[in-house]
Amino acid sequence: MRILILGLDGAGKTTILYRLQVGEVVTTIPTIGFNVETVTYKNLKFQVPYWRCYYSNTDAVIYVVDSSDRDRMGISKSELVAMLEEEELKKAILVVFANKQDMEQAMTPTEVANALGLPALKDRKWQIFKTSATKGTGLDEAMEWLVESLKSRQ
Ligand SMILES: Nc1nc2c(ncn2[C@@H]2O[C@H](COP(=O)(O)OP(=O)(O)OP(=O)(O)O)[C@@H](O)[C@H]2O)c(=O)[nH]1
Ligand SMILES: [Mg+2]
Repeated sequence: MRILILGLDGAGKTTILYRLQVGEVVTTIPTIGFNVETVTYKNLKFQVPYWRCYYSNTDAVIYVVDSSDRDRMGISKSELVAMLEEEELKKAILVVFANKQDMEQAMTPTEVANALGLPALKDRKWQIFKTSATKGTGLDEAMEWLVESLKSRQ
């Protein structure tokens, strides 16, 4: 299985990867340039990609959103919409992590879903989950759904 983790800078991608891999909170620095971070979680391999060529053969996309970053929700939507238009991602399952739910000003998953335009998506299996990568909440539930969805698709 090939699963990509995408999202704006600072959304929490690296924190989530480490949380899934070692179950711990780590101090992250912004991931810049060509780095490909790979993590294995229950025999599934995850990568944070930086170029289009990484899109091929992708089974699922985890899209990470900083739910407290209301100002950049529109940019996050544009990036998501553009990405979903890629031919190579046409069949990919979409899981949105409404991350940073521990923050007081965080938008609810429903608000995030509407802001990203998820209800309007056509021919796309998607689901949204509330997560806090630093607290470690919601990740297992989201991964469970993803694993089951990938299994039932085959
Ligand atoms: N409060 C809170 N902070 C979080 C959460 N997840 C990540 N962070 C913090 O947000 C900052 C950015 O997290 P990263 O995991 O580095 O984000 P990233 O998506 O990998 O960012 P880039 O590598 O720049 O693309 C760090 O200071 C994290 O500790 C969360 O659920 N809650
Ligand atoms: Mg990073």
